[in-house]
Amino acid sequence: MTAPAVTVLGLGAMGSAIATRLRDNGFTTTVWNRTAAKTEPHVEAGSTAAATVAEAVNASDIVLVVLLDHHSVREQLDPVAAQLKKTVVVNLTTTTPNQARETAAWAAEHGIHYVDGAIMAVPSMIGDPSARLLYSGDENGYATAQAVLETLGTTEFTGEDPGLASLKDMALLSAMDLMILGYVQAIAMMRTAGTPAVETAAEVEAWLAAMLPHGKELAAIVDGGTYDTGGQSVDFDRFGIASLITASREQGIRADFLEPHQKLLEELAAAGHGDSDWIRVIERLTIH
Ligand code: FVH
Repeated sequence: MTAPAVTVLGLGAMGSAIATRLRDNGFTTTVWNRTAAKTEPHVEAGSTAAATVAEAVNASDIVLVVLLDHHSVREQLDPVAAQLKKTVVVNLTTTTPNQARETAAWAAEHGIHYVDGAIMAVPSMIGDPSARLLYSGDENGYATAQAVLETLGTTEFTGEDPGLASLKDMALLSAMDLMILGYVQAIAMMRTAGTPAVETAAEVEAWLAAMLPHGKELAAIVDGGTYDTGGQSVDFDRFGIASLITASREQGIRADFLEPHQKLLEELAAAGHGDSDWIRVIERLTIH
């Protein structure tokens, strides 16, 4: 059985890595890029360049979209909705959960099998199992494209809600961002004592590695929902975070990354929950 033909829209750093990986794995690839010159190396390597998006999507039953953002995706796909009927469109562009749901609704109106994707990898990782790619939306569409998608890395179909892959991607990226800010805060504080950043980073890495398993214990408390385990309380944490903020400021370092945590704890104490488990702060994150 011949490998399915695949179209790749967008040959930026990621789209180019994806097109290359698919071609190297024997897929017949048609490529399109807004700046046509970027198709040249791919044509030299065996892909077919399409002059227009319409020509590109007519060439394959599976279309991978690797553009910049939601706006660019809709700018290019809306005009070719009719040509995409019955096609599996896998949108690997970073979009928010609601943008994914909006595009999925548009796709459904036009008989397009829409799969939203989130790439948890950098271009150089594409093709390696360490590249994690999350998908959600049309499960039949995912099954049709699965052989293609599994070429790119480790795949995970997260569910029929088209926004789920993006939501999980952004939740994990949020955790990473806040963790990295911890490095920044620690490095800034220790630099006031002349400690090189790389030295502090090594300390933080060891410390966080020891602390990471604690996250599962906190999650169990959240799932229990009563916040009355008698563990570290809101009041205990209030005084702890106040000390961190004071120590930073005494060293001439701002505490902007720590102050939001303090604010949520103070709100809980003001609401009479000072003796609750401190992880009750999660309830304050819900926008009412
Ligand atoms: N690169 C990475 O490490 C991250 C990893 C996680 C996932 N992201 C997302 O992947 C999408 C593509 O990212 P990229 O790195 O390939 O981005 P660029 O190299 O900047 O290429 C952008 C391509 O999008 C084309 N483009 C931009 N605007 C439009 C438009 N209005 N109409 C058509 N195409 C457009 C651009 O074309 P050109 O500038 O070459 O003409 C590039 O092909 C992205 O969502 C990341 O968040 C990558």
